[in-house]
Formats: sequence, C-alpha cells, structure tokens
Amino acid sequence: MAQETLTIALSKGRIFKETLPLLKAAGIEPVDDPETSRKLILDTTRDDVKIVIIRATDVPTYVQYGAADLGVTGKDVLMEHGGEGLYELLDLHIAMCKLMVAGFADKPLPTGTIHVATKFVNCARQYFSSQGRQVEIIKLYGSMELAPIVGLADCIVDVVDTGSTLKANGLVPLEHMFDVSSRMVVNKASMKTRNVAIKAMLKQIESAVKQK
Ligand code: PRT
Ligand code: MG
Repeated sequence: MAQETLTIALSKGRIFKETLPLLKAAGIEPVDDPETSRKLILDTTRDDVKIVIIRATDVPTYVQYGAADLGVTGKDVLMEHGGEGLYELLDLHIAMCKLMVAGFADKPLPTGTIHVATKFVNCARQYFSSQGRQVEIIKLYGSMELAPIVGLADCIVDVVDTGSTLKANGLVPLEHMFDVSSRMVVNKASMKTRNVAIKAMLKQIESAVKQK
C-alpha cells in the first residue's frame, strides 16, 4: 500500500531559508530550490513528505482547509488570519520581528480618530479598540511606510525588524504591539488522522529548534 503524503506549506524568502535547517533535522530536504525553480510543489528526500510554496499570507488558509497538513507562518499572519481550523504546534524561533505602530517622532497621534494604514487590519482594529481608541483602518497591500508621508494615514501598523526601513522613510516605532516569530501550524483534522507521523516529525524539529 502506498504511504500517505504529508504536505507542508512554506513561503519563499526568509521563512523558507530559516525553516530548511529545521526540516533537515527531520530528514526532509527539498529536491528543487524554490528560488530558481518555478515548481510550486516540491518533492523532498522523504517519499512521504511534499512541500508546497505559497504566499506567506496564504499559509494559514491552505492549512485551515486541509490543502496542506502543516505549515510555517509568522505569528503576525496567524493572528491576522484568526487561527480557525488550526493548531499552533511549535514556536520555531525564526524570522523574528515585532508588530508595531509607527509614525512621526515629532507628531503625536490624534486623540480623536486615528487613521491607520496597514495590511494587518484585524490586528490593528483589535489593538486600538482594546484601548478604547477610535480608528479608521486603511487597508494596504504593501509599501505601508509611504502612507503617513503622503498624508494618507497618521500611522502604520507593520512588522519591524531592524527598523531601517522606517528610518529610511523618516518614521519611528511608536508602540510595540507583540513579538513575532514563525510557528508550525497543523490542520485540526490532519492532527487526528496523521497523528503518529506528525508527532514523530515534530519531535525531530523541536529538538533542532532547541539546539539552535
Ligand atoms: O513579501 P510578500 O508580500 O510575499 O509576503 P510577506 O511580506 O508576508 O512575506 P515575507 O517573506 O516578507 O515575510 C514573512 C514573515 O517573515 C512575516 O510574516 C514575518 O512574520 C516575518 N518577518 C521577519 C518579516 C520581517 N522580519 C521583516 N523585516 N516580515 C517582513 N519584514 C519587512 C518589514 O516590514 C520591512 O518592510 O522587511 C522590511 C525590512 O525590515 P527592517 O525593520 O529590518 O527594515
Ligand atoms: Mg515581504
């Protein structure tokens, strides 16, 4: 009988690069390099494991609907998605950054309605409303830093690592919302039906995380 395949959803870029050594500890190495190959489904050195390459923000959705059994996603993306249909299995301590409110150093946020530009609409709404602050959220898909400069927003909510992107655009971090690292998530149904295989893989990845 052919063994069932476990599918792991990953995004290109920093998450892929930083997840590779952890997967290697579980004997999983992709046969193709997603940065040079156009393939979206990668075979691995394990017959029972495949990797699908998707946009970072789509990872929780693929896993939620069982199109992938497992996935690696930033806590920012996970919070924004809401986590429905998923279990968060493991903090991989990779792709670390912070979700922050950023704006101008010399311009306090208005006490009335604050115009906030972000792709993290749900996180931003939840954060400001929990503090009883009025906001109008302006949904953007990229280049958030431009919004305050051109007067589209008073501030932005975005992930910040070194802060150099903010600085290059004359902005500063104003408020720390939460720390971000990447998490291994699993589809709830897969966790039941593929429990043994998933737990075994998880154990190997977990010890690689601890050794880092
Ligand atoms: O790029 P794409 O639109 O496809 O999707 P994405 O931006 O969601 O993916 P990607 O690969 O850029 O980020 C994936 C995950 O990496 C995010 O969800 C975060 O959890 C995590 N991460 C860690 C970061 C950063 N560090 C980070 N610095 N994601 C984005 N950035 C951005 C930051 O917003 C800024 O624009 O990188 C730029 C450089 O940051 P500074 O502060 O070092 O200048
Ligand atoms: Mg990006």
